[in-house]
Order: sequence, then C-alpha cells, then structure tokens
Amino acid sequence: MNSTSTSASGIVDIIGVGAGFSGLYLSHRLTNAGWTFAGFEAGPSVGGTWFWNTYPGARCDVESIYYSYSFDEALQQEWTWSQRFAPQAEILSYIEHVADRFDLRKHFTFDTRVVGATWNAADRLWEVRLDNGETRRSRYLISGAGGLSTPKDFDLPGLGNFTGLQVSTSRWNISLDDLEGKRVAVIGTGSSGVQAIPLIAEVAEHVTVFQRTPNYVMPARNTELSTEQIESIKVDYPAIREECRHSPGGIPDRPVADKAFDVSEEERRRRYEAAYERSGFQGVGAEFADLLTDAEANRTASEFLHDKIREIVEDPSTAELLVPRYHPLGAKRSVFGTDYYETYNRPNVSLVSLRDEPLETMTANAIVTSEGTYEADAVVLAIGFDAFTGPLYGLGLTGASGTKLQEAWRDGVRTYLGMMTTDFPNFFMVGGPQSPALASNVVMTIEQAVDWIADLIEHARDSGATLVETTVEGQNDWVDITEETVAQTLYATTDSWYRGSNVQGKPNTFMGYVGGVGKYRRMCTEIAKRGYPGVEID
Ligand code: N01
Repeated sequence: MNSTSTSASGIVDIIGVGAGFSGLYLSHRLTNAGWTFAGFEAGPSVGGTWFWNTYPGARCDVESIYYSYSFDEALQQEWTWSQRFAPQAEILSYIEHVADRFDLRKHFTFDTRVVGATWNAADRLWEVRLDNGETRRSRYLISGAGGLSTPKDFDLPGLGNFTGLQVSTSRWNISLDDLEGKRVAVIGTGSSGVQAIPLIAEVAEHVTVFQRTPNYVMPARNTELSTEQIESIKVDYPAIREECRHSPGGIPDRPVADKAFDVSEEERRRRYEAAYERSGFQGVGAEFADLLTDAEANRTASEFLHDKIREIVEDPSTAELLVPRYHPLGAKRSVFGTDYYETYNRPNVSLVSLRDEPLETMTANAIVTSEGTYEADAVVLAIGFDAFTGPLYGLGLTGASGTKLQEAWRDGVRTYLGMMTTDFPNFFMVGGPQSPALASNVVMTIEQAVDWIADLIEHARDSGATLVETTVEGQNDWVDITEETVAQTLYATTDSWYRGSNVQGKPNTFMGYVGGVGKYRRMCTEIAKRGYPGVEID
C-alpha cells in the first residue's frame, strides 16, 4: 500500500503509472504541488526500463551527464558518474538514489500493474483497475509507462519448439556465465543486440548472429570520466542543462550550417573521420546540416561508414552482409557499439543474413533457415519493443465515448503535443507518441512534459475546473505539425520501430515530433502563456 493519503471518499487526485524516470519525477513534482498521488509500478522496484534491461553490455548511448535529472542542483552536484556512458547498473543505482533522496518510494505500490482504466463522465474521474483486483479512483491519470517498455511479441516461427535456454534482452533473467561454453544464437541487431553480442562472444563456445537488417553501428567511444572532467561539468552544470533544454536533441548542440556538397570530397572525408572519432549523436550523422533531409548528401556519410565496416571486418563476405544498404544513416535509430564489428573477426562468431535466408522454423535445438540448420543450446532474443502504443494499450483505457484507446488510434496515433488525446479527458502521457521523446535525450523531455502537465492541471485547479481535454482542432493541428515535420526528413522513407512497422498490423504513424526539443519547449511554453489554446478546461 502506498503511503500517499487519499481523501475520505477514497479518491486520489492523481494516479501515476510507472516508477521509472517519468513516474518518479511526476510523483516528486506533483506531491510538492500539494496533489495526492498514488503510483503503481508493475515491477518490484523503481527504475523502469533500467530495472528490466539488464542484459550484458546494457548502457545508455546518451552521455550520463545529460541523461540524468536536471531539476535539482544539489542532486546533480552530489552524484558522480563514473563513465561517459554509464552502464545499466549505475543508471539503476542513480534512479534508486533519487527515489531515496527525495523519499519517493512511498508514493508507489510495487508489483502492481494497471490493467484497465475507464473514464467516469458523471463524476469526472478515472476508475483504474489493478491486477490485484482492486479498483482505485482518481481525478487525473498520468502515464509514465515509457515508450520502450513493452517487449515485442516473440513473432518467430517455431520458437515454441526450442527446448534450450531462451532469454530476451528486455527481460534478461540469467547471468552471462549461464552462456559459458554454449552455442548461442542471437536474433536481432538493434541497439540491444549490438551491445550484448561482443560480451556473449567472450564466453560462448560459438555465437551465431541472425541479422535481418544491417544497421550503421558507430563506435561508442566510452571512457572513464576523470576527476577534472567531473569537476568542470559540475561547475558548469546549470549552463549545460540550460543549453540542453533549448537544443534540438536535449544534449548540447553542435550547430553546423554547411551541407555535405558545400565542401570537397577530401574535406568531407576529413570531417567524417573527425566525427567518427568523436562519435555519439553529434558524430558522423550530424556532421552536415542536410544529412537527414537529402538522400544524396546522406549517401556520402553512409558510404563512409560502409568503408569503415569493410576496413574492420576481415572476412569480405561477412563485411558485405554487415554493410547497411536498406536505409539511410540515421533514418532508423542510430546504434553505438563497442567492438561490435571486431567481434565478427573472432573464430567463434558467425553471421547469418535472414534477408538472404529467411528463418523458417526452430526445432528443439536448432534454428532452421531456407539455407541451413544452425544448432544452438541457447537463443537470445534482441528483437525490440512494441514502442509507445504497446505500453499505453496495456493500460486498457476506455474513453468518454466508451471507445478503447486502440480503437481510437486504429488508423494511427493522434495526440496533442504527445501529451493528451481527445475523448480521454484528464489523461496525460509523459514521453508519449508524437512528443520529442523518440528522438531526444528522453530524461530532459520527461522533465519538460511533467512540468508542463503539472502547470496545466494547477491552472485548472486554480480556476476551479475538474476537466482538462484536448480539443479535436488542437489535436488535428498537432498531428499535422508532426507529420509535416517528419515529411521533410529521411525518417519518412524508412520502416522501423519509429513508425510502428516492426510490429505486425500496427498502423504506420511516425511516433515522434522531430522538430527539436528546444522548439517544442518554446511551443509548449507559448501555449501555456496564451491560456492553453487547444485544450478545453472546464
Ligand atoms: O530493438 P530494435 P532494440 N525476425 O527494434 C530484429 C533503445 N535502446 O531492443 O531491423 C528476425 O532496434 C530487427 O530486425 P529489423 C533504442 O532507442 C537503447 O535493439 O526489424 N529479426 C532488429 O535487428 C533502440 O532503438 C539502448 O529487420 C527480427 C532487432 O531485432 C530501442 O531501444 C540500448 C524479428 C530489433 O532491434 C530498441 O532497441 C538498447 C524477427 N521476427 C535499446 N523481429 C542504448 O541506449 C525483430 N527483429 C544503447
């Protein structure tokens, strides 16, 4: 039972879903503003995605000094990150520290999942059903359920036949030692697979990687942070955070004005080499202003990386299978790895291209493709997530007209600012679809969303209102803005989880606003200043 008090009627002001980065900051911000808050978290503790994704090599590819809360100066002064890209365990320790430091655990009931929520129009309340059979009632319902928290269905033919060890990166429940001396099949080469494969290869007898779409994997260039670096960051922290808040990606910007063909081929190559050394989200994919908008410009960067793969991978036929040729650089989520391509030079690692030999079935101890049978003692699934809508549909929301959220979004996601949707009054999403969450330092995006939602419901409270809902016009305008913004980019050309195309039957909607964190913040602030046009407050 959480300790947050509810009113005599048993109604709580706010029910929050999830105790990850979003839910914890929600609980802090809203209880400080005097709201009663009951949080529910499906897992046994805080951490969200950083609680579950404990696979070998898991770490964040946004630098930890940015991928952390900015809301409290003392917190950022007292916490010291050990590495440029902190490993999962360190990020989880940080989240636990925040929960303890601000005494936030008391706001949550753990091991309890929200499984249904119905809008009661007469009482203007959400009736929220929990998997323990209880129903709780709240004025507002706010999802901090995350965008990448619902694993994709294991849509692999014959998976049920396999009797060996089976584990997924997003619900890792074994130790790396359990793979020692085993023949391991890894399916999936997105960020999770790319991080896990080199470490699995160090202990396994043999690793067979099953790759469907080759990705551009750039070197992570992780390093320890020196005392001097930490000190200088801490001195500058307020300014660094302010820069991040107004930047395109929620990390310090590295503005470039020139385009790829503004410079000679030699100059381009020199710049790509320097960017490749620098790496990160300000690396090769951000070296020229038009790399995400002009396919020909993009080709120069993509081909630069193709050559890098051919330089690193010794076996030419393996190198060619690893060369990404199905999408432009950056149009799918960029991937950063450590020794990823080098791992294919190990004698105990081989690569199977599922584009050339589709997976047909699995047997008790093998994966069968159209061309061969690959024996395995263990299968590691790194096949990704049912992004954004998976966690939201899991809440079982029924809106004012009796329509389920998945029905309302049958033809595609529709939101206002990625935070609200029509027919679901008093329901908010933190880091929701059509927000900048998809393409930004998500912690910064989360803080901005929580603050904006908090201000909006405080504004409603101050004016005696009990209902807050986006208008159809407001929502239509936002959907148009997100679509027009993405249409100007190469994101629009490529199938990926960004568009829901990794999940069978999911409508094709781009899941993010890619106009930039700073621009989005300015728009949200302006909307608040103007008294929230696009929102009905009653
Ligand atoms: O998942 P993914 P992920 N048969 O969807 C393949 C964040 N993240 O967990 O590309 C065969 O990217 C699929 O192939 P294809 C980050 O935002 C961050 O790796 O669909 N293969 C692909 O290769 C990231 O983008 C970090 O053809 C199948 C892979 O599985 C997001 O999470 C670390 C298949 C899935 O890749 C998701 O990353 C980890 C099938 N039926 C995650 N289904 C860091 O910060 C799927 N695949 C570093």
